[in-house]
Amino acid sequence: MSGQWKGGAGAGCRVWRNARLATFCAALPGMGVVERGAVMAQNGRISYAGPEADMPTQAAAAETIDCEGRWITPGLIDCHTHLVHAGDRAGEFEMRLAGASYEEVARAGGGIVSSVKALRAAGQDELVTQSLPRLDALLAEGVTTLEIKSGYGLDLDNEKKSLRAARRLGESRPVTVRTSFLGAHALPPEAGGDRDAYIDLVAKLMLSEVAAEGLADAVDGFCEGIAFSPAQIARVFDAARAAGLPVKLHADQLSNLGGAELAARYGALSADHLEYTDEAGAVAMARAGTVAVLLPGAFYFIRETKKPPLDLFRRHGVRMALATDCNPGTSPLTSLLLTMNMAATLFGMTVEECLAGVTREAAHALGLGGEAGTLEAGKRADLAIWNVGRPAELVYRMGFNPLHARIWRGQ
Ligand code: DI6
Ligand code: FE
Repeated sequence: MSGQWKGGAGAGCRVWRNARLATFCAALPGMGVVERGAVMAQNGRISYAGPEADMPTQAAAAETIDCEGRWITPGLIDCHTHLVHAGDRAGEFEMRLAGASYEEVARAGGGIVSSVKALRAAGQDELVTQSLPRLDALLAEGVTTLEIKSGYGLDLDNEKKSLRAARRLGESRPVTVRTSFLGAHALPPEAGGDRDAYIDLVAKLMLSEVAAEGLADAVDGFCEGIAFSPAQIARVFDAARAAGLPVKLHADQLSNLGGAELAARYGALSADHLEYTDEAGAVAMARAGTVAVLLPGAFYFIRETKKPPLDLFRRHGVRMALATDCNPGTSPLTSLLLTMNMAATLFGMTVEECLAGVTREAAHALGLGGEAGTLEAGKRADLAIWNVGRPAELVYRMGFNPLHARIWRGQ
C-alpha cells in the first residue's frame, strides 16, 4: 500500500511556545485556558503544559517551535465511527429525495444490506484503500485518535476483515485507532429472519474469536426495534464481559427501549445517540459513569426532530461527547468541526461543551481518560494548533478548516 507511515513516537524534547492553550484540564475552570502558554513533549508524552514563564529549565535545550500566538487544543478524538465500509449509498439518498419510501429503497437493493454486500465483496486491501480518504479528511481537521467499528460484515470472516482493515488504517497514518466489534448491528440476509439464532452466533462464536485475536478493544451493539432487543444485547454483553472487553451501545436512537439503562447496567464506556433517553436512563448513566455520545450528523441526516435530553444529562452530571458516526447510511460525515457546529446549532450545546466533547469527554468514551483528551503532563503529546482568534471559531464556522498543525505523540 502506498503512503505507509514509517515514523515512531517522538523521542526528542520539543517545546511549542508563544501559544494560547485550551487545556481542558479538569482542575481548571471552563476550557482550562492558559494565555502565553507552552507545551513541552518528551518521548511522545506531554512533560509540561502551562504558563511559558513557569516552564522547566530543560526547555532551553529543546527544539522550540514558536506558535506566534496561535491556539493549541488537545488533538481531536472521534469516538464513534463506522469509517471502514465499502461503496456508498448516494443512489439511495437520491431515491429518497425523489420521494421513494423505505420499502422502495429496500426493494431496489438499498439500505444497510447493500453496505453488507459491498463490504463482503471487497478484499481487505480494497477496504483500506476505500477508507483512507475518509480517515485523511478527519486527520486534516486535527483528529489524533478515532474509534472504528465493524458491523457491515455480519459473519466471522467479514467482521474480522473489517477489524483488520481498521487496525491497518492505524498503521498507515500517525493516528491512534481503537476498534469496536459491532457484530450485533443488523441481521444478515442469510439469517432468514432468526434474530435469536444470529445473536447466538455473535455471542457464542464470533465475539470470542475476535477477542482471542486481539482485533477488538470494545464490543458495541444496536439496540432498537429495527435491530436487536435489550435481552438480545444483554447476551452479547455477557459474552463481552466473559472475554474481558468493555461495552458500548447504540441506544435510544429511534425509540426508548431502555438502552441507556441497559448500557449503564453493564458499566458501558458510552451509550450513543440517546435522542429518546428518559430521566431514568440519564440517572443510570451518571451513576455508572457511562458517557453520552451525541451524534448530530445522524440526527441531521435522517431529519430526526426529537433532540437528546441535554438538560437531563447536565442536571445529572452525565459526561457528553460528540462524534461523526461516519457511516454510509445515516451519517456520511467526515468532519468533527462541522459536527461541533451541528451540536451547537441543533442541540444547543455550548462552545465549551462542544470542544470538551471532541477532546476530554471523547477520551473518556474510549476508556482513554488517563491517556488523552487534555493538555497535561503525562498524557500523550497529541495536539492541534489552530489559526483562530478564539476557540469559539472552531464551532462557529461551517466548511472552513483553520488547522495549522497536527501533532501525534510529539511528532
Ligand atoms: N445506527 C444507525 O443509524 C446506523 N447504524 C446504527 O447503528 C445505520 C447504518 C446504516 O444504515 O448503514
Ligand atoms: Fe453508529
